[in-house]
Amino acid sequence: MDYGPSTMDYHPCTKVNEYQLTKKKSLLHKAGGQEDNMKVAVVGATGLVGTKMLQVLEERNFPVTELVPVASERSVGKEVEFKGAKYKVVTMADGIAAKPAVAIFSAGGGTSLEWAPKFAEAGITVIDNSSAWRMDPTKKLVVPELNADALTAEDKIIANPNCSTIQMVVALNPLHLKYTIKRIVVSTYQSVTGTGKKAVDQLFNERRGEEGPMAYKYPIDLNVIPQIDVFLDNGYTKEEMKMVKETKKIMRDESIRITATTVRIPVIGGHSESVNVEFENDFDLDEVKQLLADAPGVIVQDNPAEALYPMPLWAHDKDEVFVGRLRRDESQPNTLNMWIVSDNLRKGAATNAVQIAEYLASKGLL
Ligand code: 2RA
Repeated sequence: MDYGPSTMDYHPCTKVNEYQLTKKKSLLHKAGGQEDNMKVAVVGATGLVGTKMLQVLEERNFPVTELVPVASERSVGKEVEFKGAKYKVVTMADGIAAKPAVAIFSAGGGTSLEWAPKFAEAGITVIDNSSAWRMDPTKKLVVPELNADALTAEDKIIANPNCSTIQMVVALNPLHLKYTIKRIVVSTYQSVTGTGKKAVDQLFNERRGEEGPMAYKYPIDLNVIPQIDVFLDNGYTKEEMKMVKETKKIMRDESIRITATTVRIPVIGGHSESVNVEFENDFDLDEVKQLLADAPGVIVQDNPAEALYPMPLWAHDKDEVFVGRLRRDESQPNTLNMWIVSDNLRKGAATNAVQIAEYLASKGLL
């Protein structure tokens, strides 16, 4: 979707960022070997995440031999563009009948609960971006940098985690492997793009002083809303509990203690997270920086002397997870403070899903 001119196009710091940022390949596994039949369906192809899926598939040159864009009845017949060609959006049933090798779903939990099993029964591997299957013990919840190795040809519905969880675990996992995480306290600052197009429109309408439909109960411009998704009986929001439960499942460690506060702010470039993490073992700050610098998909932006730290402005439309403000928590032993930023529509959704597809293709699992 087009938000108008990108902040990256005119911000004076862009040059500094590009200069200081040593781009690291986050691609784990190049897809290949099945180019003769890599028919790919994108379900929810006209939504904010679906559109990003198409962009990421094209940019990463996933070997799509034929695209099958699928969407709800009201979008059927519309056209989407992919690699310079136009494709007509088809129904769910036609999507199944086209027999793609893989279907990347971003169409909401209800649609996924109803349709993902039907695609799977037809032998199509589903990578699902909704929360429908994430905590199902029979389904794998995958962030390729951490646990793609668990995937087999029998996994016909694979869950893509929540955006705020993905960026946190990509940054924490290398540290967990070395020092063993005991407890995580995370507060998020989340982009309106996580809510969808209506929320992006609300923000820009408010900025222009125009009336329009409200995605949130309150104005979002010049505001901070400490609620993402609905409240649960324990006083936490569903987004907060997703972070708690999904982190343990992806990191394959139920003993990690974690508490979260998730907050919506008026930005579009990505989600930011303040993370306080306590380890079993002590760490050396230089070693922490090196572990993160070496970690797949992570870029360290940490130079206080030059005011260099991750920001959504710079993470926007990038695939990596950016980490900075690394410092010891002086109030208790073995504890680190960090600031983690990533584009929620890319690594938090589309890129992670496409990386799963890349892994499956590279292993001949599609
Ligand atoms: C949000 N995490 O940012 C959600 C999107 N899945 O609202």
